[in-house]
Amino acid sequence: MPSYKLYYFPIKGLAEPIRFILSYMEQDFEDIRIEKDNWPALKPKMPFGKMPVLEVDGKQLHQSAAICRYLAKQCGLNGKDAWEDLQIDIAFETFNDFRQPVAAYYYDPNEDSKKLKWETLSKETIPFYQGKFEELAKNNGGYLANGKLSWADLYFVSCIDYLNALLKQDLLENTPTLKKLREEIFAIPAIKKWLEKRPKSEV
Ligand code: GSH
Repeated sequence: MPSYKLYYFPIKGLAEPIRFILSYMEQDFEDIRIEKDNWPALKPKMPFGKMPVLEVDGKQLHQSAAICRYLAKQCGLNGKDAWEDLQIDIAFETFNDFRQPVAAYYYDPNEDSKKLKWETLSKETIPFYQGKFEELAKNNGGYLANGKLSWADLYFVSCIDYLNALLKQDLLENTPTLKKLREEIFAIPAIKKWLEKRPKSEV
């Protein structure tokens, strides 16, 4: 059994999908949370100066989606062929297109541009993606791709949890199919266990 050490900040962010997939695999991992003050000293030791970084038997891996894909192949959360993998990647990349403006809004230090970002986000971006993702899941038997559970679903649900904390709202409140997907994933015993034991963080 390889040893897994996951390095990230003490938030859900881009590490939570990896934590979800490792938990789904029932794989023990060291969940190493680096406080902001300790980051400058550690940054030069990371492959490209960013986290999350997953250390597998001492080998450092970076890029959260690449890590998710790698783990997914080991636990059947990938597609059965190139076409199915493509559908999963499309769902993931589309979700990323939504995640990015939400994060850009939340982390904007300028109050004026933040206000402007919120206008577009609340009136256009959020309703657009809520509707589109709900439709996607409806047409895929309740999942984001291929009519079955994949790493894109785990990524989506774990990251929505993070975005909800940033936006102080439940983005899935009025999307019943996506809400059901979240309930299904949260009820998987290994995920349930992770949700119960994960450290509490504001975002
Ligand atoms: N595409 C990368 C991934 O998905 O892993 C993005 C990694 C990234 O931007 N990490 C941020 C980071 O390490 C936190 S979410 N920021 C600290 C820094 O750049 O010093």
